[in-house]
Amino acid sequence: MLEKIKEIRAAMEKELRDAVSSEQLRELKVKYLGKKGSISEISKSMGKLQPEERPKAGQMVNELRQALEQNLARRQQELADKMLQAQLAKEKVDITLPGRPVKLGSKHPLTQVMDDFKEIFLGMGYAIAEGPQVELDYYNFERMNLPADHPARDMQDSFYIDAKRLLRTHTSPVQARAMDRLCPNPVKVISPGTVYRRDDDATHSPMFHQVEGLVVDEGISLADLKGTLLNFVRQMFGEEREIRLRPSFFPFTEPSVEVDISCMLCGGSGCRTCKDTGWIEILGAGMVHPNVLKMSGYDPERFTGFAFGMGVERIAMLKYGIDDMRVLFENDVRFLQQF
Ligand code: 2U9
Repeated sequence: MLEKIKEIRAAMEKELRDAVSSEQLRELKVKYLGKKGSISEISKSMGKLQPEERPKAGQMVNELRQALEQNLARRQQELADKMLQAQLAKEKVDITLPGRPVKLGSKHPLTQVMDDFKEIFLGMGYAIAEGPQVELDYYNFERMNLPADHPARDMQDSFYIDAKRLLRTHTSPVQARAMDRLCPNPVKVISPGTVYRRDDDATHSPMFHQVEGLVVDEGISLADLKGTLLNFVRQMFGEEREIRLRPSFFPFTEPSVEVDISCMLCGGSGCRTCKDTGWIEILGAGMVHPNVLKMSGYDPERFTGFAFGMGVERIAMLKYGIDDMRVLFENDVRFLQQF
């Protein structure tokens, strides 16, 4: 009997040491402490012992049970600790590793130039006017003094939605609407925005951007226009720039001018960009045609006004030395990252 107890104890201790999972520990518990386990079996067989042998054997069985329970608990704890350590090692974070670089975006060059425009003209006291991109042909053409047979009204040149509506071909209708709203008060607005025309080649995109400006008040003259544009050009392209006005024609202005700036690359001595003239054309302008004033309700005998218009893509290309307009619409990150 005593031999048997020693045997069980030795076997049990070895099995406990070899156990590597809590599953195995549970099995050992059943094997030794369960109803049909070794310790129960041995307790049952105590009846066969001589009465004087029983207290000693009973004590040994109790010790065996206690030892087993303690060892099980200790081993359980050891295994739990080991699993925790393994888990911690696996989840270890190397805080000395350098972080992943965060890619910073930047404003599209067209947006930057648009923002420059707004800042410059807000600084001169202008308000910003916006309007619909799907416009009535009445506002887009008729109110701009474009006669029905004018080539710009050709279906081939603009995107018509239906008989009366089209995608605006310039932002002028925004300003015609501003005059309607403000008459008989003075007007001083710019209208930056997207416009659409049916051409598409290396120098034209079917969608592009314009900034137009309009000032209507009593006593506005061509000198005001010239001073305004010189101020604008020097803020946009540098204080050394000069401007030059050449006569031109637009149906909505009379007189009309085209405006050149002294070349910012050669300073006027002649280079490839200015085609050896020293001057670069950047915008059109003029005194608002009396018919355009009348249609909004202004008396052209009392009120005069100037207006100007320019393509934002052209200004951006000159400012940043871009020679192909299409790159402005391709959104290639390698291009955009340079701004
Ligand atoms: C109103 C009255 C007159 C706006 C003007 C121009 C001259 C002009 C072009 C420049 C290049 C358009 O983008 S472009 O193709 N624009 O030359 N625009 S005067 O005149 C107006 C506007 C509104 C009520």
